[in-house]
Amino acid sequence: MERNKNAKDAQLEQYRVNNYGKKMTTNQGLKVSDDENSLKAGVRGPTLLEDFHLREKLTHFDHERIPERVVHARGFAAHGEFELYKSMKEFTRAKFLQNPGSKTPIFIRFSTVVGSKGSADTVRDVRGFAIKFYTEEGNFDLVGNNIPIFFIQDAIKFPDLVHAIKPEPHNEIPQASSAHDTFWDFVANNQETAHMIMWLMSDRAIPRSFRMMQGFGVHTFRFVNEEGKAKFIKFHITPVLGVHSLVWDEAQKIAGKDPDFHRRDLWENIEHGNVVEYEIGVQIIDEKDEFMFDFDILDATKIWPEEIVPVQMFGKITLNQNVDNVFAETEQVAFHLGNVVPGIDFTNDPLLQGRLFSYLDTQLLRLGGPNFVEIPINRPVCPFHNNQRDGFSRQRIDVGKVAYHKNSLANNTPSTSTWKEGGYVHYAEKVEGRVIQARSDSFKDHFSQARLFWNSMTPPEKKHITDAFIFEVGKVKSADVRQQVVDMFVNVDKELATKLADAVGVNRPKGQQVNVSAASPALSQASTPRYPNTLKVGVLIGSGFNGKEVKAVVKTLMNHGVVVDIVGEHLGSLTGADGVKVMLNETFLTASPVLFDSLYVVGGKAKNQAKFENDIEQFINEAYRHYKPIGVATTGEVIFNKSDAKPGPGIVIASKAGTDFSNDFIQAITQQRFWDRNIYSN
Ligand code: HDE
Repeated sequence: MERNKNAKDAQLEQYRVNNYGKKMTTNQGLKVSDDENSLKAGVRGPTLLEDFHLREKLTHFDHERIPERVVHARGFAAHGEFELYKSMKEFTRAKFLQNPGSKTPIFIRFSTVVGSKGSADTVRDVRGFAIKFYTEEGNFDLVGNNIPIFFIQDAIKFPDLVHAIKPEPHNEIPQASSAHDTFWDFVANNQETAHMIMWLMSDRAIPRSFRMMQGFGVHTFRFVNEEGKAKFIKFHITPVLGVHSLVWDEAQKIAGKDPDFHRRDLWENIEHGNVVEYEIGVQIIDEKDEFMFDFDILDATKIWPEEIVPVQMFGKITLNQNVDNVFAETEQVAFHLGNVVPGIDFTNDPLLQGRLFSYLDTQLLRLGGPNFVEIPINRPVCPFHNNQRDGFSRQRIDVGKVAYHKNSLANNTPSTSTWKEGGYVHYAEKVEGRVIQARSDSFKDHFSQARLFWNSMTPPEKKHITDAFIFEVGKVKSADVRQQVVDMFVNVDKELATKLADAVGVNRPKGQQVNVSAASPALSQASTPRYPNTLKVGVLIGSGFNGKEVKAVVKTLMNHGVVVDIVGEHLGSLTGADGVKVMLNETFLTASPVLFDSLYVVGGKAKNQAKFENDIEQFINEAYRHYKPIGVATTGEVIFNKSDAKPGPGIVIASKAGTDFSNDFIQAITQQRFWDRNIYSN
């Protein structure tokens, strides 16, 4: 894999160490003569305190862990680049947004929120989407999520939210799941969560891949241009491959079959040089229009519907390099909303304001003091100078005796910079008011946009949301809480709440949904772009297959960028009827239908024919129930006919007259799911 040739990579290169072929030493550089046996008084005698190598090795090991993040503990990251294609000069003075074609090194960490570091990737959860831009003016951190809004409106409620959604403290159950009493109790008693819950119950919360989900800055920020004029903005990141999701039953099974599903997907695609690309843009609102909307633009539980405020894309984000060391980079990266550059500023969103405190505070604990910015992954690529000194693990050696401002002994340096010289000057927003602890009345409508979201969903998406509610609330043991949830969500949709009430055994709701008929089609995943490339097809095959047919199909799949896994009874090679050989890289035991986007059923002969056919049948049944495309080769039809699958949407059969099999199969793979398949028909 060719490395990025950018300033960040050059900086990291100074810290990379390759131990291959080297002599083993202690951390003091002393050559080690024995790394198998500790120093003892006699071969069967007690170990001696004098063994400094033993003590150094064990001590270092004992201290290998740092506290995992309170939220977003499980994450995975990669390096890449941001390339500007449209100048944003009109709106912002940020240097990295001025000249089309300019490139900025970036590092993105994706994460789940609730689960601990070792939890599964495919749980129902919000995904973190945190980007560090290493710009020439310092680091800009965009610490976003894959859902454009949040649970709460004011940062003071964040500890309550997290206490409620994390495993319950008395038994630490359930791991990485919102499907339990304390979370839904919190929801029903904090109704500002309504809109976010609709998103959390939707397919957005079970993404197919980090490469296929959106990112959002969530809060309203400001762009400030060279003239000092500001505009309100919201950041949007859109994956080039479209926004795609798993189905819930599949997501749960993947959590067991491959808990590393998302990280593996990102890792492998970057290793294979595949496209990991997003576009980034902003929605912009003029300061004079601040009060023009039926929501408060400072309220992080609200979107700005794209049909009213379009997204203006300005650049491309590409991930193209895996980390060398997960701990050094992914675990130690420290994001902070306060890392901004001139031209990007804050607003009074009370959620954002609290985050400005929390991230720095978190890093101090996790990374053991104030010098975490010297950890290679956190260093800006531009020089940094100030009078901050000392502290745990200080790396740099600041020379000279002057460490204060103002001074004469160092000619009053390091010196501050004016606005014109590129100094960060906070936006001079006019603020007035009485000191008060209260929520603005303009933050009090919790249901209109929750309903807007519901109205924007297609029937299959609505069904998934309904099923997710039934699952999650069905796990709540307190009937009282279940009733409260039903009574809350009737405000969003009466039919949804009624179905939920019936399914979870509580009274049907008496209230009515809010009177909102508007929809925002941009919120539905139905119209997202679809491509076959990087989707995975499992080829289920035994010996005696039709070599010519299979070779041609596999070639077409690969020409379209489809990733092909050959699955059979054993690893190694297999020979077709016409002498064509294929290499099997998975078996029915190591692979699983839930790990493929589609199946190509070839069939054939095996040592244990009955088991072979049964394995394939099980694969077909599962893929069929998950609405996936299935291609059936001429030799695969006998097994297909024994399975539960029925010819119909997304089933492509080679022997069928008039079929251009390869092409039809590619089209089916591209479509990905066939929601109109009636999986319960006989
Ligand atoms: Fe975070 N959040 N958060 N958050 N958040 C953290 O910082 C916090 C919020 C987000 O990959 C912590 O370094 C508060 C919204 C991401 O390293 C912590 C509030 C959004 C990540 C913290 C929020 C996020 C974090 C834990 C309410 C989407 C992972 C570890 C005011 C816009 C970054 C850490 C990574 C991590 C606090 C709400 C996104 C505890 C107080 C809204 C992607 O500081």
